Amino acid sequence: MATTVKSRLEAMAKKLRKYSQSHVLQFIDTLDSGGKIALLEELEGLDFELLNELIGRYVLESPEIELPKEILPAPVYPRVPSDELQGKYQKARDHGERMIAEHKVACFTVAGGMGTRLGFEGPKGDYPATPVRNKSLFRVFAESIIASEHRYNCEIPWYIMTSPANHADTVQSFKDHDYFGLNPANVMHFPQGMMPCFGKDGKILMEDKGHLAMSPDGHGGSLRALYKSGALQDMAQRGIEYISYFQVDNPLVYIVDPLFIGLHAMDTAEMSSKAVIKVDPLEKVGNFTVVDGKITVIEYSDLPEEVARKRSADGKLLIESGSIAIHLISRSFVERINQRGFSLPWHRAEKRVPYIDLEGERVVPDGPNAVKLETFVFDAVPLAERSIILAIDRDDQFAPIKNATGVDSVESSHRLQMNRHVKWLEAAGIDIPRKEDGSLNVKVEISPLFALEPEDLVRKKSQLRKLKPEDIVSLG
Ligand code: UD2
Repeated sequence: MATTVKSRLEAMAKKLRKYSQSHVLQFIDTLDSGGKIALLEELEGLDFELLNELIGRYVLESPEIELPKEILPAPVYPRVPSDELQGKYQKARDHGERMIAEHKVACFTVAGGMGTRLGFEGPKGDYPATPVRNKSLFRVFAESIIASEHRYNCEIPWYIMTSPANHADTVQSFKDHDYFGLNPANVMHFPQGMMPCFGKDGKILMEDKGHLAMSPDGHGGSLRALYKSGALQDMAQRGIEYISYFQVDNPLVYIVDPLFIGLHAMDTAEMSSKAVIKVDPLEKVGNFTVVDGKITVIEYSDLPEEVARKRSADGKLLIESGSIAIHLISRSFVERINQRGFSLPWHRAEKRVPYIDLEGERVVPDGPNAVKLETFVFDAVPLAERSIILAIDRDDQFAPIKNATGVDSVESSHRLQMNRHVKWLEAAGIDIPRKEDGSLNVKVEISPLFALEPEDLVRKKSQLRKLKPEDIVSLG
């Protein structure tokens, strides 16, 4: 055993010399044998050839994003179908409902992010998200899945990608809450891949004497993690064909949407997306474009302002469709790209990462000192043979919680959630008490268990009562 560790360490030291990263073993002699093995395993898990290339391209340099010569707007299925599309939408909805009822749909949440902007201790999915009952994000998603299972009399497995930093807490949270009412056999958690953090000189940073400073490799890593974790194989065994992908931050996401599933399936698409009309040319969402004939998402930070601001003759933004990180992905697509081998472009971000210096002293920097590298899931869209985009009403399906205050905060999300609930109630014929300035004079929350779509409220009208000023109502 001891000799094996010794020889592994020697081999690693040689490799590190080759790639000018020897400093990571600087404190190895201060570690006990368990610590030595742990560090060795971290290092053996890295592909130094790849890292070396990435350091040269993205850490030592800050490459300009190469923009294509021609950026065209992407074709989108409209939110409200035109006369000629009405028949197709109806067929698609029916087809989607069949796919769900035949157990061909699974859900997939990416929940590996660090949630640093929110400043919340613990997995972000545990964040209290709803305006009246303070239900957590995980609970809202679970209720939406359960409601769809009841509606279509089927089972809908849920896969959740965590990160090594929040995996145990996430699993524990599901156990503590009895899987939020789901069958535990249909819930699978798996951690995503990690990448070392680099100093701007290209050296791997150490978190302490025995560990590298690591961070999640971006939600683009989910496509490989699905494959490596065995989740994809589990899906195949269950007969799953379509994966409904969404982020952990949006309590209004319509997870199992028959129209979206049906359009994707009928058009034999491989990776599809939902879109909203951007409210501002520079809104912080990805932009749906066509580049070299392929639907391509260009992140807001990469789209030049003059392109973002361009308008067509009718005054609308030329690139008006924004990505809200909701996708439908065919299982066969994820399988194919993994079997053939694929790589997504890396994105560089300068971040503040505490580390230990060469003297072993902990340094807590004031500003960004490190480079983190991530891949983005939407960069896989152009790898798909076919891809569709469905425009949705943002008021109905998008209320992200990302920041502690201001834009995309819990406060703005509460407002958006209540606005949606009120809109649905009004559509069902319920009068909403308002203050003189027009703002709401009630608080309402509607669980997905009560209504997944506005039509559900219309059907349940007899269960709805009149609202009085200052009422606090929770349905479901
Ligand atoms: C994302 C999209 C943006 C828009 C917006 C809508 C990117 C780069 N941009 O912005 O175009 O669609 O969402 O809300 O994604 N995550 C992981 N592992 C990681 C990194 C992230 O699981 O390594 C998860 C994270 O837990 C969260 C989601 O991915 O659920 C989004 O991550 P983000 O908050 O960094 O993305 P954001 O809000 O900048």
